[in-house]
Amino acid sequence: MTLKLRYSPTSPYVRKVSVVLLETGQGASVERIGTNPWDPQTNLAENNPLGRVPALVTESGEQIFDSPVICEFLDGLHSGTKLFPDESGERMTALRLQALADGILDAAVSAVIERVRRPEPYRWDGWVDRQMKAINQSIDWLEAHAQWLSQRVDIGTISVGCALGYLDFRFSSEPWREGHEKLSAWYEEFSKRPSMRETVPQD
Ligand SMILES: N[C@@H](CCC(=O)N[C@@H](CS)C(=O)NCC(=O)O)C(=O)O
Repeated sequence: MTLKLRYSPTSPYVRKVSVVLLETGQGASVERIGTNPWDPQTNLAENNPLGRVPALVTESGEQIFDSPVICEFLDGLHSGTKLFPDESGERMTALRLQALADGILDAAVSAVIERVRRPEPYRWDGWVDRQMKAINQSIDWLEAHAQWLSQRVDIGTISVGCALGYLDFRFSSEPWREGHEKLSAWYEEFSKRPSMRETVPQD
């Protein structure tokens, strides 16, 4: 099957999809199409009416978005260990971790837009503070629930790994590790996975 993935190399949501592809041995079955969602000339809306990456197009032309749905779709295409667990308790743990990690990313991306993309006269520090508060509270929550992460490799831990990687990438002057020793130790190990090493974001 040839799938087409509209991607940008710095998008943490795209990184989730890339990690899922590598973890499930499907890296070679996807044609990657570099796309800048901020380019006014982009035709990205032909594949995702929201105008966002990632967007996946199947061989039959079906459009699949956003990252949680793309990841679950890809997980249905391989016969190895599933990244979306079946068993209800495990599944809910993984989905909740994914929701929290995606929420961290939503807040982080929103803060980056406010600081970098919004024209200077319109920037609102209070908005950035609100996003940083949500991020910090979520990091505290993850530290308190570090036992949920353990040695699991599923959509929950992949999402958390990509979210922490994005904080390192875009918020290196606002370090998250201090006071979060369990989370830091987990992340250090998880980042050693080949799928994580191969997808480190680069400007
Ligand atoms: N909930 C979406 C978020 C995707 C998203 O916000 N992608 C960003 C790039 S990091 C984007 O395309 N932004 C362009 C825009 O919002 O117009 C997902 O999980 O895929």
